[in-house]
Amino acid sequence: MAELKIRRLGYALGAEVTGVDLRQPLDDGTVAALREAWMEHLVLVLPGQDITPEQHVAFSRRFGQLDPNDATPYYRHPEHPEVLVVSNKPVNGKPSETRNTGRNWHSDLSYTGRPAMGSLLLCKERPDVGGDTMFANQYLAYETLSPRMRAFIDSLEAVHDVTLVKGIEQRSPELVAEIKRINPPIAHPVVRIHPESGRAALFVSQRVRHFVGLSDEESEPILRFLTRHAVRDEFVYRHRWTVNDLVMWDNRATMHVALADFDQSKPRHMLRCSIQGEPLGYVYQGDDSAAAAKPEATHRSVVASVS
Ligand SMILES: O=C(O)CCC(=O)C(=O)O
Ligand SMILES: [Fe+2]
Repeated sequence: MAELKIRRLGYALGAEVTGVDLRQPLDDGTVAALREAWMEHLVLVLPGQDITPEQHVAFSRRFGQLDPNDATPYYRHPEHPEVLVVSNKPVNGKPSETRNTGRNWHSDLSYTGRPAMGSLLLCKERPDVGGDTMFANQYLAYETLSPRMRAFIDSLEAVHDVTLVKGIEQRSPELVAEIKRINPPIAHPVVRIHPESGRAALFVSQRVRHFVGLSDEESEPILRFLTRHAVRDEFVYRHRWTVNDLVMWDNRATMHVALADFDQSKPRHMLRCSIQGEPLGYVYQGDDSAAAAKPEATHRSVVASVS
């Protein structure tokens, strides 16, 4: 078994893990120790991993089934469909459609019925300065709300809408139409119970349109408060990339944002595998009557009664 060295990187979340070489197959004990560290720190940084897409896929698979990238098929790696290319390098002479991926705070694939459990992002090229990624701990975001606010949001559902992905309007109109067709608005619980830790995490983001059963006018100030609160400085770890860093995060308890503060003429090239999450939420048809009729049915009580 590999002797992992774990060093905390942030107050709220984040740890560096060394002593492991992802070019080699890992034994079960090492994977279990990594998973334990991952669940504790939520974001793990594994530096110096000069791995091939095959090795990236093989390592990611140790943590669950990979997301097939059906929600975003157009960004798949040409030879490895499980790998998404997040890059500003032109493709066939045209600007890359992923040059501005992740520019608002989000949890991956929250605009689908299977938000990603985790994501593993590998840095292959980076600009000299800027282009950091920030992560925020959503357990802390939930736990620092007042008891009254927690009680209020425990039963709320939020409508996640792919058209709120920042920069989507810069993509080609045909692509945007296809993205919308594949990803209709989805209602998800605002508070998620993490299936491994049992802890509650806030699950709102800048990709939320409004709350089910509340008018837009009612939703707006609550949403503004929650999305700001969720990413308070003290909940955040900011990662400055080095080439061959592999960073893995738990989407069920964190959000992240990719900063655009770098020279866009310089390449920034990243590869991502996502671990498939559990089915969650439902396609939102614009009918709030079901939620309005059952205000007492909170996700916390539903989850607690089945687990
Ligand atoms: O490019 C990055 O730093 C992150 C982009 C993103 O949101 C993702 O890959 O999930
Ligand atoms: Fe992301």
